[in-house]
Amino acid sequence: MISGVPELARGLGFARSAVVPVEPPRRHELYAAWLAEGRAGEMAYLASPEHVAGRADLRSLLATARSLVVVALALDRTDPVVPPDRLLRGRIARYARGDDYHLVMRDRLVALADAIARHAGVPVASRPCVDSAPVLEREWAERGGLGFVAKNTMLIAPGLGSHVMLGELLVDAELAVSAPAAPPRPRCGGCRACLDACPTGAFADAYVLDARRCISYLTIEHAGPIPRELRPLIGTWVFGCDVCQDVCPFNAGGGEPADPALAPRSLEHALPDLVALAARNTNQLRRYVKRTALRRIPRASLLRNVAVALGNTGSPDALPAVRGLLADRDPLVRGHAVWALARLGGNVAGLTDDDPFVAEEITAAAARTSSPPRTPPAP
Ligand code: B12
Ligand code: SF4
Ligand code: SF4
Repeated sequence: MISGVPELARGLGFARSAVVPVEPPRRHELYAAWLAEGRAGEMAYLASPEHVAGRADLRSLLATARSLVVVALALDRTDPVVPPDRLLRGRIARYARGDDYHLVMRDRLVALADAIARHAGVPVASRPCVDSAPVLEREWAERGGLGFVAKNTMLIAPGLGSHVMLGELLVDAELAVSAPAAPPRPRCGGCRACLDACPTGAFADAYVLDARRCISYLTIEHAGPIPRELRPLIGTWVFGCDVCQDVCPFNAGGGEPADPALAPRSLEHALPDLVALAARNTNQLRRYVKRTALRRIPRASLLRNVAVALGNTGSPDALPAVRGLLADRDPLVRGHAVWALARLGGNVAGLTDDDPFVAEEITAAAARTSSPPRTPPAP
């Protein structure tokens, strides 16, 4: 029996950790029901046989697994100070403002596996998991006592709030269990601030998110055109969304220190100048997203999001940047720029495009601008 693993994890910078016995998950049927209701949208990988089976049995990921280590890395809960300029700023979700957490987490979990082997004095087989691995991460973190699953579906670690990223290490050695006998109970009580604040009404119910309406899904996972009726509700989010966390009382105040590797790289990686972002050429964009979570979406999706955010600023200062995006090489970007132009009151009459999607956006925008707008632009 190997003890002292939480101490090794703390030494490597994990804000929370616990050792959990390898056992069947308790909420697999909720996951299956969520998929069956179509709430995963286009994230087809989540419903693949390997993913569904993998989530039901940790040993399908490492046949010899005897222990599971669950860990959390803390994100910065504060917002950077914005200089008193008049720039039109978009918003990037906190988790994506620093180095890509997938890389940081994986490196740290590999270091933890090495530390366990050194500490035990024997080789150990292990498998690090983060995000895309078929693991019900929130359930296992809760089982480990790291926190409770809240109405906004986030794992909230008291003292750190929900701004934590989760990871797991499966190990083929017998580690001393540190998880509590029963997982922590939900502590939301009568609060429903997150459910009411969600800009797109993405919660089907408490604890149930319909990804198809979530801004995080629409700006990151969804590849094609964003449904027109949802675009005004996205506001100025360019990548992800933090609204249902920002309103949560468990995230109030500074909290415990954040992991330096996940700290925002710069103001432009937290609250980017939308006009400058729209003007970056391919190489400049590549440099901007390098080693951040933003690198996980194609250039066209990022500029699509920038176009929508510019349209939602409601500012005439956004018009030149939107007109620049009308000339983009990718129809996805041009189509959303047409929408943004019309939303800002720009003239769409006379626009033409050979691409069927862009042509349809022009027709829809022309019809919209000839009738009064139903949703006022965001302030
Ligand atoms: C697919 C996915 C998404 C989808 C769907 C999210 C969702 N809520 O289902 C989209 C793209 C929308 C998304 C968005 C975000 N995501 Co995401 N996502 C995932 C992923 C890959 C799978 C999640 C999943 O299986 N969903 C299906 C549902 C059914 O499962 P679940 O979310 O675990 O839900 C649990 C509860 O709902 C619970 N439950 C159901 N009913 C009930 C009833 C009661 C009473 C209770 C207590 C619980 C309960 O059962 C489920 C299993 O435990 C995980 C990584 C992973 N492998 O787990 C990351 C993950 C959940 N995402 C994460 C993050 C950070 C985000 C964002 C904050 C990013 C952002 N800022 O834009 C948002 C948050 C939106 C939100 N409120 O959830 C983190 C969450 C960390 C945390 N503290 O919880 C994870 C764990 C990644 C990581 N490695 O850290 N994500
Ligand atoms: S991340 Fe944003 S859009 Fe998604 S559920 Fe939370 S508040 Fe709603
Ligand atoms: S805002 Fe309220 S209901 Fe939502 S997760 Fe936080 S405490 Fe729970």
